[in-house]
Amino acid sequence: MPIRTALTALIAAAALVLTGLWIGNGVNLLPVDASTNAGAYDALFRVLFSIGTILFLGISIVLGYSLVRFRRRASDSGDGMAIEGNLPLEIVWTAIPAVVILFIGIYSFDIYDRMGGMVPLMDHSAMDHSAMAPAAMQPEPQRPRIWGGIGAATAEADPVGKPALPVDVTAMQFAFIFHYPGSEITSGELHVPVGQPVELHMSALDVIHAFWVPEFRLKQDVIPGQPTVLSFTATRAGTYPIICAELCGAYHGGMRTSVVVHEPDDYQSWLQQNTPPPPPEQR
Ligand SMILES: [Cu+2]
Repeated sequence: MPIRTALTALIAAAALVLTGLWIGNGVNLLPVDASTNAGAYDALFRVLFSIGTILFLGISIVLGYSLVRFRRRASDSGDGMAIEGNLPLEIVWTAIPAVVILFIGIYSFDIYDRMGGMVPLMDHSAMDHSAMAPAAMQPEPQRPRIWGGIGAATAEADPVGKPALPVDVTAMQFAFIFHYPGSEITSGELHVPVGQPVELHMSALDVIHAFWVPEFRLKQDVIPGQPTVLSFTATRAGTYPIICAELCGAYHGGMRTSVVVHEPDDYQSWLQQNTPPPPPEQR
């Protein structure tokens, strides 16, 4: 290969990679980030978007160039050149995807693991019981466990160090119901304070649902007879959608509610406002 061709290819490849990184880092497709998981998740998204952009631009440019440069001329009625085999080229086009896919796999796995997704695989004693037995046969109380959930990091691992706020979540066709243990509060909306770890203990009454908050970068299946746990720490006050992300029946599309992230003081007043008054005999 002449030096000039090699140099041109190198410069073109470098320009392509830099363009891909620039587009991937500037991309702004995700909703606002409102939980501690969002940083790692968004970094992975930018890396994947960069790689996708590099591949898309590289393939499109080479394809477009080849269509024009090597098209059949009007005067040309002969056969094309007979080309068979090119070992160095085959090695390159096998090695590049292998390296890219290995990198994506290891990087994704690392983030999944950091968010607690691998916990159930280590917990064989917990898996043996309820995953196999029908709900009615399971011993009570069931020990909730994390089931392949992104963002299921335990509360102890939270840098804030506050104790986790437990909330029971019941999913049914076609609603999520939130109960605050130790209180009388049951709500159709999830209310949590900003900056405090929250631990959702989730169960389903009928079919499989999925609890999804795009702004938290979290999604977790809610499975009948298989309690799941999802932990998060909200970082930004506001109201965000909770969406059922598992086709669960005719009105699946309407199975949505909201999570309201309060400043701590607002959360306390929400708690007070929503605590039912004590029954008359206790007054
Ligand atoms: Cu559902």
